[in-house]
Amino acid sequence: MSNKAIVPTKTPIITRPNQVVTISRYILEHAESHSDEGGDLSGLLCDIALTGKMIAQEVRKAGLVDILGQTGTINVQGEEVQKLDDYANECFIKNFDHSGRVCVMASEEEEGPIPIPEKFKCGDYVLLFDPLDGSSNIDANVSIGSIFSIYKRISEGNESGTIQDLLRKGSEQVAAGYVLYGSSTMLVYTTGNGQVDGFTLDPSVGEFLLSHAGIKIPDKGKIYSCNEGYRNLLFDGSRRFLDYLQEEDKSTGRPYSARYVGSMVADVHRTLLYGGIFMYPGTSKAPGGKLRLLYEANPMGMLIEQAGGLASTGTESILELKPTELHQRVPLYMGSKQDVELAIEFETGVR
Ligand code: P6P
Repeated sequence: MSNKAIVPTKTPIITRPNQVVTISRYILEHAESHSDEGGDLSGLLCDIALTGKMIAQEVRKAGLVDILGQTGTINVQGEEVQKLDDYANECFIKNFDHSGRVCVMASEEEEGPIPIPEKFKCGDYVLLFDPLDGSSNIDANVSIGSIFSIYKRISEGNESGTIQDLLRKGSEQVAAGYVLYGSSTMLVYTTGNGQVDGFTLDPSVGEFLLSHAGIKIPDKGKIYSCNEGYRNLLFDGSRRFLDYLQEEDKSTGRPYSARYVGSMVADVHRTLLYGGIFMYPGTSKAPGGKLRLLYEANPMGMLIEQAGGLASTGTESILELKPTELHQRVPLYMGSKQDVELAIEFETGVR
């Protein structure tokens, strides 16, 4: 069995061999491609990189907290120890509320909109985030991630933004991405124009360096990613799709391999690089699915589609859904175009 990684032919791993390109330099060099009036979007993306580094620092230590003699909420250094997802949530809020670049935020960890404190200036952008997705996996040292989604405000004036600024279609995003805290820390983002780029944190210098420029997802993959523990709760179309993927047929590359981390950022990152499909369909227990539309499905869907893939509920485009609530859930299939189109055929009864 070859232990050679399945490296997609369409994704240039390093486009500028022997050149060190930091994320801040890359963002500034590409400011014109995302029509960044005044540089605020570039500044926001640089602040995302800083936030990712701060969270990575704590995630890396998480396994040690207990060994260091965690005593309730105060550790041996006398520092207050927060739950990691609380820490990550506060990192996002505190790094952006005084930036002067956002007018309102929303977080998976907060019930309602996060207004900008009156003492700070409001900006033209809207930021939604899942500060630490998959945090229940941290004790098992499984990869987890932060996900972010950015819009231009639509409300008038210079005051704090409104709920209408937040309840937006994914197709209106001006930027989206994630930070993956895995065997290495990676930041992957897009500002549209079919460009998706990946940066790997070099801890020795504390910089995200360009490592995956111009990521393109293969048109068809060989991997499906689904929690099959719910197989008996799936509806007919999605169950028949799984059956199809598991049948043997060399001409269509079946059976597919199954890979499921249980951490969306890790599963989507692998799908983006290797191809295939990540799916969390509705079930008889949760017909609307589990994953959140605004700060999980939309940003991940933008990345996948900008890389040449597809993101669907099984019957509709994820990015065209008009949200009605901040934390609404959505059933989802995302990944290689041909694989998602196949899933849609099963979900809509064509097959
Ligand atoms: P299940 C993690 O809890 C999460 O929100 C996503 O990161 C992940 O894709 C999903 O839930 C896993 O859910 O039901 O398979 O444990």
